[in-house]
Parts: sequence; structure tokens; C-alpha cells
Amino acid sequence: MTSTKFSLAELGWKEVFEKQLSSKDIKHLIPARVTITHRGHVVVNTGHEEHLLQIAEKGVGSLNEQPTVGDWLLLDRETMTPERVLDRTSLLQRMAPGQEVKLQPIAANIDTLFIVSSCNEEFNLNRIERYICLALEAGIEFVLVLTKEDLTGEADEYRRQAEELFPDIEILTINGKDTESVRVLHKWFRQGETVVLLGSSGVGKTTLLNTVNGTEKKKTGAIREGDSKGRHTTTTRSLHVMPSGAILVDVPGIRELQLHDCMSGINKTFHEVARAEEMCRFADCSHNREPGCAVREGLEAGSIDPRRLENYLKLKEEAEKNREEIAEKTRRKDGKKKKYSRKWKK
Ligand SMILES: Nc1nc2c(ncn2[C@@H]2O[C@H](COP(=O)(O)OP(=O)(O)OP(=O)(O)O)[C@@H](O)[C@H]2O)c(=O)[nH]1
Ligand SMILES: [Mg+2]
Ligand SMILES: [Zn+2]
Repeated sequence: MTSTKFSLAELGWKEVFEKQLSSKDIKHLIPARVTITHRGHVVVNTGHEEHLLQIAEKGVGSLNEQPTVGDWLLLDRETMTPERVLDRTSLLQRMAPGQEVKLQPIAANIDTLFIVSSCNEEFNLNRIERYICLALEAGIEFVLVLTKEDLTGEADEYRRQAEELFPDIEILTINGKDTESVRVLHKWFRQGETVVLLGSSGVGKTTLLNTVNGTEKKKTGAIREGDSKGRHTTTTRSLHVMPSGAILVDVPGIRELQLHDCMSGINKTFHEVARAEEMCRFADCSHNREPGCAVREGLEAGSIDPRRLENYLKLKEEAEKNREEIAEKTRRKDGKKKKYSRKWKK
């Protein structure tokens, strides 16, 4: 973000945040929005100035939550140390990649998710469904943005396939490098509203941001020839106020979006499968040989797509497994804490 000054409203401040401040808070604390997250520290903007804050990576330090891009923090007026993360209007999170069982916040206080995918081999219906689950779980609007339409004669075919994913799904095919072409996105660029761009590396998230912004400030990278896989050009999450007044959040490419505790999002995304499943005679129906299996009937009648059924079952299992693992870890941690506090009391 540049040094331009903003009002809090321009940074996305809303009444729901204002309401969380007591009169004592207003006297001693000032709000600031997280605009950049690095390992171990974040950059926040108060509207007047930017501050670099150290955030303990293990545990949350003195804060009630680990802040992520888009979060609103309250800072001590005198020392500028963060005191509190305000309750979020929405939170996008996933299982952190790697061996350790933990959650990773992606972005907070988001109004719209742009699921960015491109009109080439990267396009994958199963993957797009993961992002839809994430948006519906968080209760935010989503739009499917298909980039690189200029590189293919088959943009309409990609669009046609994606139309099957959700009733009235908004799909935009664009050339992210072209100012005219990205104009269709402006409908979602409302003053003070925050849009996050998520998708695999190389699909053109930063390019889109630059075109909308009318600058070439942020680095974009050429993708490797042959496999259409990006090089992970963007390495930090960052929040940008656009000339239109909208706020765009750019995130490094996501290799694997592992869902956590996402049942409501999954049921909404796969509404036809979930509805059929409810009508199966047995509550624990495996949809194989049981009599009165509405899912199998749906498959035979053609009202359920076998690909969607398979992805639904896979995501459900994954989200449930991750939920259990996180819950187990939290129990273990709480157990440890209790043990220590007991020792302390003796
Ligand atoms: N022809 C064409 N090229 C595009 C389009 N969108 C992006 N590109 C190119 O694709 C490459 C990757 O774009 P980036 O914007 O860096 O991709 P990204 O999604 O930000 O990637 P990460 O930061 O790694 O997540 C760059 O060479 C862009 O110029 C498009 O719509 N049409
Ligand atoms: Mg990028
Ligand atoms: Zn069944």
C-alpha cells in the first residue's frame, strides 16, 4: 500500500466494528487494519500511518487471536502495541500445509471471494468446488473469475462446465491483462468492501490486481511453459485500496485447499447430493447396496453427477477428519494447561 492517507471507512471500517469499542477503548486505543502479513510480523494501517508489528508466531502473544490480513486490531495509542483483534464479520481458513496439525487463517473481514482459475489445464471442477465450500461456510459472496480467455478459443466451453457447479453461479471470463476486459468485475468493487483473490499459483491474481489498480507495482511472474503451473510469485498476503474505492486482497497461490469443519459449506455446495442423502432410508447409508438409497436412485436417474458425489464424499471425509484432529489437539493443549495451573496452585 502506498503512503496515501485513508479514512477508516475507506479501509473497510464498518458499524459492526465500531460497536465493539467501549468508551474506555475509544480513549486509549485506535483501530488499524492488517494490510500485510509476513512470518512473525504484520503491517497495519491506521488511515494516517503504517506500523510494523511483531506477532509471536507460536501462540498468540498477548493477543486474543492470531491476526491475518484484513483483520482489525486495536492498538494502544501511546505505545502502538496491539491489544485486541476485533470480532470478524467473516474468516476464510484452511488446514495449514505441511505435517503439523493446525489451522491457517487466509483472510478476515472479506465481503466477496473471487475464485480465480484460468482457461487452461489448471481449470478443475473439483478444486473450484473446494473454494465454493469455503465461501459458503464463511457466508460470503463468491464469483468465479476465469482468466486467460485471450489464450484459448474455448473460453465458452470452460464457462459451460462451470455453470453446472452452482445455481446462478456468476462466471466471468476475462483477459486479466486488459483494462477493458476486467471492467466486468467492477460490479463487485464497492467502496469499503473487501474482495479477496484466491486460486492456484500462476492463474493471474496479481496481474488482475495490477490491471484494476492501473499500475505495475506488484511483481507478476511468467509461468513455466508446458505445464501451466505457476512459480509462486507472490509470497505475502496484502491488502490494497483501489482507485474505485474497493479493497482487494492478494494472496500467494494456494497449492492445496484442505477444508476444516466445513459441513454447512459442503452441504450448500453439493445441495442436490446432500438433499438426496437425507432421504436415504438408513441414516448411515453408504450409498452402495442399501435398499431405499435415494443417492443411488439419483445416480441412476441422472439427477446426481457421479463426479460431484465422489467429490462430496471426499470433502466431507476430509473436513470431518481435520475437524477431529484439530479438536483432539485443542483437548491435549487444554489438558496440559490445566495440569500446569494445578501444579502452580500447590
Ligand atoms: N495472456 C494472459 N496472460 C495472463 C493473464 N492473467 C495472467 N497472465 C500471465 O500469467 C502469469 C502469472 O500471473 P500472476 O498474476 O503472477 O499469477 P498469480 O496468480 O498472482 O500467481 P502467484 O502469485 O504465484 O499466486 C504472468 O505472466 C501474467 O502475465 C491473462 O488473462 N491473459
Ligand atoms: Mg501473485
Ligand atoms: Zn444412500
